[in-house]
Amino acid sequence: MKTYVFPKSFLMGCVTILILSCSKIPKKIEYPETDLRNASLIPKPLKVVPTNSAFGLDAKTAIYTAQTDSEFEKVGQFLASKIAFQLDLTVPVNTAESETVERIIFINRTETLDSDAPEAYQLYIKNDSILLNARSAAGAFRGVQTLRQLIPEQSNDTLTTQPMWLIPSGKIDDAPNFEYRGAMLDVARHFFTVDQVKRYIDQLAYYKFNAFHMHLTDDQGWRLEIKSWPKLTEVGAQSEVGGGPGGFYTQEEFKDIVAYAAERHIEVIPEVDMPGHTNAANLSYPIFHAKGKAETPRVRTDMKVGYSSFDAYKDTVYAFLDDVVREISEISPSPYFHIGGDESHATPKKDYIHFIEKVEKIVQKHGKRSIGWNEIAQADISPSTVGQLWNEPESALKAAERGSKIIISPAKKIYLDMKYDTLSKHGLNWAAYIPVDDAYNWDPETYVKGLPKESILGIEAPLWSETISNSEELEYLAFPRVIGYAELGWTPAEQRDWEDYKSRLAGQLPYLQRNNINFYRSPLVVWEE
Ligand code: TNX
Repeated sequence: MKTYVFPKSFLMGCVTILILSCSKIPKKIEYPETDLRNASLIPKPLKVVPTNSAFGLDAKTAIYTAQTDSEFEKVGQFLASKIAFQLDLTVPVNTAESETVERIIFINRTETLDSDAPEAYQLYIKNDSILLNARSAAGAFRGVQTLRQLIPEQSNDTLTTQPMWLIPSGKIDDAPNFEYRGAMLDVARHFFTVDQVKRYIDQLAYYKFNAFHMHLTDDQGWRLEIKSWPKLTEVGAQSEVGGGPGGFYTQEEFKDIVAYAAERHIEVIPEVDMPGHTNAANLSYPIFHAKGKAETPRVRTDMKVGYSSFDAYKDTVYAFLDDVVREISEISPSPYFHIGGDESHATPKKDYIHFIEKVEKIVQKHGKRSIGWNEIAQADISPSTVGQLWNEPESALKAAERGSKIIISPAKKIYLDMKYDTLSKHGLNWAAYIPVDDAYNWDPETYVKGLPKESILGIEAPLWSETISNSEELEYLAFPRVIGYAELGWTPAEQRDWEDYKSRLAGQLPYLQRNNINFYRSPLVVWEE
């Protein structure tokens, strides 16, 4: 039988007719009663209205996407590939043998949504069609994650002659509370391979994160190839905490990570931490080293902080940084460039302020906006620069008063490298122990007293890697807490409730197990198997 590729206009007409009349359905299927409100969706959607029936995902299902938009088609392909992985079921995208199609998933582009957020989406789930409406491919992608979370592990094999995975019917209207929902990985203290990084990005995508911040440089290692300054990686990448081999990404590899994240509508934000946390760079090129209070560069495999600094008054330092920012900006589509700026205890305050103001200009010159840890508020930063709160709410407030937006990442609440409790296998505890309930039970919107919501860009969960060096250890610290942070970023406070969240979190078990994700089996959650 030949595969028939529909012309665009015809296809749109057919899709509409299918949705409206479902006239192709040969036989009525007796779906069991469902309740869409009982689904373990994380982050919790804004509005869910159940209609108590089901859509049967099966071999007679086809995906169609807004035809004129290749980005929407890619979202459809992504859904099909995840369905293939999970269920071993092939669902065609925009190509199907017309006689065999009985149910469709249509990913449609539209402006008519309740919310005007770019990532808003709507899902109408009926017996014979699922209509996913979004105004952007990013919105469609977020909606696809909701749909993935609705697909059960077990098929129902009694309703028709072939297995059918029942998706509860109803309507979902959804949009994020914050436009920036990030996670950070420190690849400097320990190096993580491209595949390990991609693995984490794919997990973050499932929970609707849209930003992945890579902490690319620190005292123990410089992790990204800079062609004009080759010793950064020839010398500076060869160490890590504990004395392991270190490593770095070539620019091609970095681009590959960026592209992988972009397929998941996640933006990669590169960080070059400076003027402190620069021992690896200074070891590679000792002329940049600040002397004064800073310790002489040498291979560092310990966990100390605050002892290294660039020289804030050398022209060569800024010529070097101009090259670094330029080369990275050329391969980084994100509008943001993270300049670090934390814990520069070996840089005199006057030098620090001078340095941050100079570097901010370099970043602007290369068409990017700076993000910096809250210490940068000491400098006269421009309103387009974003401050990232980690330890000083007052600094965040100060930056916001000058017009900057703030990313909320308080160590005490959202540092994924903090231990869960005294028994944790990995992690630190200098800021707090963060059990799974404490990780969830706080409000990023009111955390900084006096900070208006308009000043909050969003939230980010950093994962520093002094005590972890592979995916298993990374996942032990990240999961399940990062799932809660996904909800803090997406779902408004009025809709969050620990008891309700806890049972939806337990509902993540099939996903975690199917994908072999290591996670901490917090005793606060009933993990049914
Ligand atoms: C503080 S948070 C740091 C990092 C460490 C982390 C360990 C921040 C901006 N700086 O250098 O890795 O604590 O938890």
